[in-house]
This record gives sequence, structure tokens and C-alpha cells, in this order.
Amino acid sequence: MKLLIATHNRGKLSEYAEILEGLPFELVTLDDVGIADDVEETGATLLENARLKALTYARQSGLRALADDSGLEVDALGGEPGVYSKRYAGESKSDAERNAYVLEKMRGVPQAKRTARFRCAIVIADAQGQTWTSEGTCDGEIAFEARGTNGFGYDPIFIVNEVGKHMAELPNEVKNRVSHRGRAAIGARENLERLAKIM
Ligand code: ITT
Repeated sequence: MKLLIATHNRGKLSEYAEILEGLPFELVTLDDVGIADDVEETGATLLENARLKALTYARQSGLRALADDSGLEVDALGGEPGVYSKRYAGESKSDAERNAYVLEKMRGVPQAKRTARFRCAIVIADAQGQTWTSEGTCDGEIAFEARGTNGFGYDPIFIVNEVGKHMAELPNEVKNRVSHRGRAAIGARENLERLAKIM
């Protein structure tokens, strides 16, 4: 049985390869099935965008597809970047530029007010339009400087409450245990195990 990991983000892709290990599904990528197009993320919430992506890619491929929409929510920035996490600071900026932009916006904000969280919504969809959803959160705060080289995106500037380190300093297995994606994947794994039984 094939499961399409429906993301163009290489960081997410390699995390899912580890997070979903051991399930009775052969994981395939958008490249494997020849889908190059991006889905326009017009939803108002992470869950809506994840549904949009999963349903579109499931229909295009004819396979069950797993998509996630994820983002960083910073309290001192009124919840930004949120659903705009990928495009924050402008189109075609690098992760390093986006991190610098957030740090600049947070300049002068004291530690007690730097609370933030990563959120992830995962939707699995089939080509007939049925969906299975799960969500996860990781609480933390925005650091005063970037640190670490693991992970991707905003990981260098996010300190994880549970371990007291920047997300980008964590080995993969630790990130996958404490992260928003790792937590949302607990529900996704349960959904996939149930699906595998009825197929
Ligand atoms: P797909 O839609 O193709 O999956 P994307 O990068 O466009 O890839 P999103 O729309 O969900 O994915 O955008 C999420 C952005 O939030 C992502 O580009 C990162 O900047 C950030 N992000 C998400 N998960 C993250 C993580 O685990 N660590 C750091 N940053 C993360």
C-alpha cells in the first residue's frame, strides 16, 4: 500500500520518513508521482490548509495522501507568522532571512514576553474525499539569537520548553519526540494503523 507524503518541503519529508517508520505503507513523494505544482494555501487555519493540500494531492495522484500545514505562533507578534510562516518577510526569502526578520521584530521584547509555539495539523485524505485529521503543539519561546544547525525553518530561533534547548540543537529523534509534528503524528499513525486494517 502506498502513502503519498504530500509536501515540497525537504525538512518535513525527512522527518516523516523517520516518524512513520514501521507502518505497513510504502512512502512515496510528490517527485516520485511527478507532481510539481504547489497547492495555493487559501485557508484561514492550518487545518483548512492541510485539508486542501491532502485532498488535492490525493485526487491528483489517486493515492492516499498525507499533508501537513504547520507554523510558528509568537504571542508578542499577535500570533504571527501563523498560517503565513512560509512566506513571512516576503516571497522567496531564505530560512535564515526569515529568522533574522523575526529576531528583529522581537528586538527589545523581554524574555518573559517571548512565549511562542509551533503548531502542526496533519490531514490524510483518499482520492474519494474521505479525511482523517490530527494536530500537535510544541510550546517554547523565541530566543535572542539563532543557534543550532539541525531541522529547518524557524528551528534555530525556537527554544523548546520541555528540553530548554533550541529546536535546531536537537538530534532528529529528540525533535521528533517533542515537536508539534511528532505529536500530531501520534494521531496520524493511529489513523494509518486503522486504515491498514480495513484495506
Ligand atoms: P508544503 O506546503 O509543501 O508541505 P511548506 O514549507 O510550504 O511545505 P507550510 O505551508 O506548512 O509548509 O509552511 C510551514 C512553514 O512553517 C515552513 O516553511 C517553516 O518555515 C515553518 N515550519 C513548519 N514546521 C517547522 C518546523 O518543524 N521547524 C521549523 N519551522 C517549521
